[in-house]
Amino acid sequence: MRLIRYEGNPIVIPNPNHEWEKGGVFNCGATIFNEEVLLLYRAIGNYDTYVSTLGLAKSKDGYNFETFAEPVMKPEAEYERFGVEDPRITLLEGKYYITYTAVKTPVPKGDVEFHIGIASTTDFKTFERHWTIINEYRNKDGVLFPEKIDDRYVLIHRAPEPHMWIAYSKDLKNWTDHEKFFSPIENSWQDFKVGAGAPPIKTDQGWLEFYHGVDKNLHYSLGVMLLDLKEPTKIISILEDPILTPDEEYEKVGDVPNVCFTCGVVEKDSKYLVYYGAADKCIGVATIDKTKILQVL
Ligand code: BMA
Repeated sequence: MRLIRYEGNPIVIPNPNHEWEKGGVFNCGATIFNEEVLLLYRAIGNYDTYVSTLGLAKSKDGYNFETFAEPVMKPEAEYERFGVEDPRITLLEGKYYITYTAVKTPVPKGDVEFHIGIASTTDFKTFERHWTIINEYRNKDGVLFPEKIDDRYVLIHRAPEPHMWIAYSKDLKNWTDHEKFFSPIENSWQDFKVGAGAPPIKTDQGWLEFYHGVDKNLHYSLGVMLLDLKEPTKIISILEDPILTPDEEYEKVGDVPNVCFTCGVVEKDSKYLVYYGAADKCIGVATIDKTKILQVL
């Protein structure tokens, strides 16, 4: 089973007229807001500093996007001075929570320090910074579940690497009971690293998680798994093969070659629309019928 790429890909490309996003626009969270598909995407202007900001894109149909002259979220807190990257959007208790990579030390300097930042918004114009979490590790690829399970918030994260972990919290700040639930698989398209993609989507069959797997050549592909609704560390089903691999020119050639990296999926017209960063340069969308994917899982 493969995702079907939209024939108009890429759907968002760097804008040479905007200093902050002239280099690359890529990994994006996605949600439906005021009946429009909204993307919050990572943008790079200057490759010498490599500091990312977040831009906003809006669309009525999910394929044709309007973008704006200014980023909506720029580094502001001390812990994100060197960039806000890879945002994921989760609608939780009436607020949109953004989990993102908060970069604390300069990127071109090697051993970069980064953590999972949590911010929230109700209008996608102003973003309240909360804090960073699980600060004992360098950590990224954090996605919040859209509801509590047994009265606790639930998060997938990625530290220590190269595994996917689930942790629980009463207050979104202190995370405990970390459990490793998925690891790289030897001699496969995901034998080097695995990490969460989009926030899990609730279905009758379980939590649907679109994630990424990296092989030893550093090719990033997408996979999908289904997690138990009550015990999300239990993988009910997982597809052996990737559902999207970097095969198109715009996925193979960019700032970082051979990358398909999702941070957001929306449900629209009986399909899942999977938004993904391609080669750390532009944004594509690929879709799959909801019933079809749930049938094969
Ligand atoms: C990952 C993340 C992504 C990026 C990918 C490929 O570690 O940092 O932002 O798209 O690498 O470069």
